[in-house]
Amino acid sequence: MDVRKIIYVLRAIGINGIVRTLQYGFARDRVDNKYSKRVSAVKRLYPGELQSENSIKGGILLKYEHSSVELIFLSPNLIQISWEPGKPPFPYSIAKSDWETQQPLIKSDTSSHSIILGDFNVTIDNTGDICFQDFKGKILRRDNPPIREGDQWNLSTILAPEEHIYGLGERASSLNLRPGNYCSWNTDPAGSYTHGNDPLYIGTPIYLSLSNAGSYLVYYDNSFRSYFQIGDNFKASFDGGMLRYYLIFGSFEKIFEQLAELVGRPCMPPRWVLGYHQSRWGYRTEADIREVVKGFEEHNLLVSAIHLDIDYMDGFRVFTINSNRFPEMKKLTSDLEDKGIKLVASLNPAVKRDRKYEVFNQGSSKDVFCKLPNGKILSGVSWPGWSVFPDFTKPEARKWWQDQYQSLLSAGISGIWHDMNEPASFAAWGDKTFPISTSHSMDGRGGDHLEAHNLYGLLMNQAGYEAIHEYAPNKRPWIFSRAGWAGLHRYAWNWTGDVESTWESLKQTIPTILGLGLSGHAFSGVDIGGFSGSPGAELYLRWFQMATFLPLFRTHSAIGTKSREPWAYGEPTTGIIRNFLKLRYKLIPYLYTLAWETAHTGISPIRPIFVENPEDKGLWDVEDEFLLGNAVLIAPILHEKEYKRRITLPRGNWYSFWDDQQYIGPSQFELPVTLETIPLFIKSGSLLPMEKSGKICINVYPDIDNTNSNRIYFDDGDGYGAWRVDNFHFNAKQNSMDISWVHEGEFPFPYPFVTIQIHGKQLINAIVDGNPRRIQGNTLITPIFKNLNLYFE
Ligand code: MIG
Repeated sequence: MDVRKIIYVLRAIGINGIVRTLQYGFARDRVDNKYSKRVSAVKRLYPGELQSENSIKGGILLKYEHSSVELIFLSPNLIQISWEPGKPPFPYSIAKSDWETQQPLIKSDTSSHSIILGDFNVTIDNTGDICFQDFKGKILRRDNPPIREGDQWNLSTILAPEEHIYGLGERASSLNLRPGNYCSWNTDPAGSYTHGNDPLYIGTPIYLSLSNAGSYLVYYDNSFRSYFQIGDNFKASFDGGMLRYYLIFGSFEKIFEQLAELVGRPCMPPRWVLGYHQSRWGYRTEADIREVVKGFEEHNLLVSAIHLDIDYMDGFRVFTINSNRFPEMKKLTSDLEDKGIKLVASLNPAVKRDRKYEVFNQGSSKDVFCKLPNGKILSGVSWPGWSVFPDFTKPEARKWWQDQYQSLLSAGISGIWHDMNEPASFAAWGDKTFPISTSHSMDGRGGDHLEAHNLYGLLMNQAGYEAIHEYAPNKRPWIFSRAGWAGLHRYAWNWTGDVESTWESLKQTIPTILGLGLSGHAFSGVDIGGFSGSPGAELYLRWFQMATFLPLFRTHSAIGTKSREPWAYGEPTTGIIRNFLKLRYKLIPYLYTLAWETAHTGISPIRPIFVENPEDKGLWDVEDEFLLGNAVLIAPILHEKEYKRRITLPRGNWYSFWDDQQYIGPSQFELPVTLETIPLFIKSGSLLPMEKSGKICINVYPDIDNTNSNRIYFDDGDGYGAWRVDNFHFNAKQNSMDISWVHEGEFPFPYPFVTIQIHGKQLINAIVDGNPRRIQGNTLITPIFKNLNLYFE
């Protein structure tokens, strides 16, 4: 631990807190020494000799001397492989289990057995080696026979020389994870991290492989602590359980569609979530909050939510509100609501051990807290001091926890922030979490912390989501969480935790968020300016500019850092930030449409640029740019005093957002930049809806000789009522363009007129539903139409 960290910890938890972290370290080690299984020298067991082969529903079952394996097609591009022995995973992460039975063709000869369905062929030989091929015989993946060592499974997958690996949840690594070593064991890096720290808060073992043979995705459905060594081979090892994994083959769309079916779809957020959020660990009182809001008003800056960090609680007792600091929470929330601002409150899983505290007493009598193997309740250390922790793997504990949200929700809190749910317990050394031997219910089947640890955050979010849904069934719950696992997106967004306030961490944000998206965690964000330090004006500004294009758009910082409201740095910073805030709010129709698409497809709105053309290897390592949906490419400024940067564009024609200058991809070039903007490109053939003062402007970026479809989604902004999708079909020629507009759904179009703004061409004539219409420069204002013919110079 470095000196800065010690000072941070001292400041945060005080000297008594530090003593407790020492005590907890000893207690944890004592428990683990007493109860952990002694592992004597274990044999490395290969599957051994093949003993039998049988066909089963959708696939085959092979029994070897030391293990057995089931290979099952769940759909024509989804294959489930399960090696035993080992406990099957409890299906917390899985959204669908009733797959229609597939009828693959089975072929066997003396040395191997193949199952063939649709485009894919899986062959396992008599040693347990599995080869996955497409119909042309191209090898997509090849697994060596897995090795069993005690309770552990080891699987080595052969990688092609050019193969790239992306995802594995949240990683402070390069976008391509190869080469590198990673661990999946959700971990709080305690106050600060940057490039190279591993593991972090969300270790989801899902990754995408990209090679000359194509792409595929794997989900290792095993929540035990696991390690991934990516070098010539991909070596995965799991500390327990059966070795179950899912492979999904096909195009990106197909892969993510299938993943969404398997682990569920993200939920549609309420519209306000897409605005700007202001947070700080250090807003302690109602007066602090009102002052921050006043600051936004006085500086004419837009804001949609203010966040309450742990200081709003009474002595850090979860589900309480400190009545001195927030005497009238309900009045505060309704005053802010009148200004269009929501309050979001943070919650930790730790429950203070305190006989005078209702939540603790109730939880104790309902027997919901995690226990040690000797039946005693586990005590750990968190903000309130000695604490106990709900066992979220126990259905009664989830239900009980769910019932606690009432008080916050009835006080008008609109969103919930789940922190410390790796789970974290402060410890002076070693693993800052529960003892491995902690017992968990695992929905009645029993298990230890080695298995339950990574699921803890996921299940806390499930309970929270259900609580909000039950409290207000006509609203869409919104939670964001620090920890999670596969399936987290069904309940919550996430953010990247306690990043350092450095240029390096700003740069790291892009690959981290792209990797999260490729692991199914579609909606993420980052603390603008970094969490742990005090960024200078330029770093804060560049961070702000980048985050304008991320789903969660929030400034947050640690206690003791310099104040960091958007006006804190004075001019020119505030003025530039004001413009980016305006831009973000203008883009909300586009962002909302993307959120709706993501809720259906599971594809994150934030994508690596290689998705534009996976065959272009020049894009495989680009990690300083990203796409927001199909239409917008963002190339943020990631270095100090950088006034030009290198741009990589995928194939196609791209318009610079700021001046409509056109660029043809694939290409690489230097672009001059100023402090006022960052490079933004709009793909030709797209439509960019922008809203301002209750009016909508549809920005049209014509392509040459091409047809495209674009859509915009609308609804009431919350709840589950009427909706509409407006489909715009473009048919572009050299000097003209036809746009047809068809809509689905019952929600009325929310604007009386639309402004059509043409980019990159000189408009000379416009015909709306057969009638010539007046144009002004490149602009046309019209009521809803069916057909629009545009003519260019
Ligand atoms: O141990 O609630 O990542 O955003 O401000 C620190 C205080 C606990 C960690 C979160 C951070 C939050 C802080 N929390």
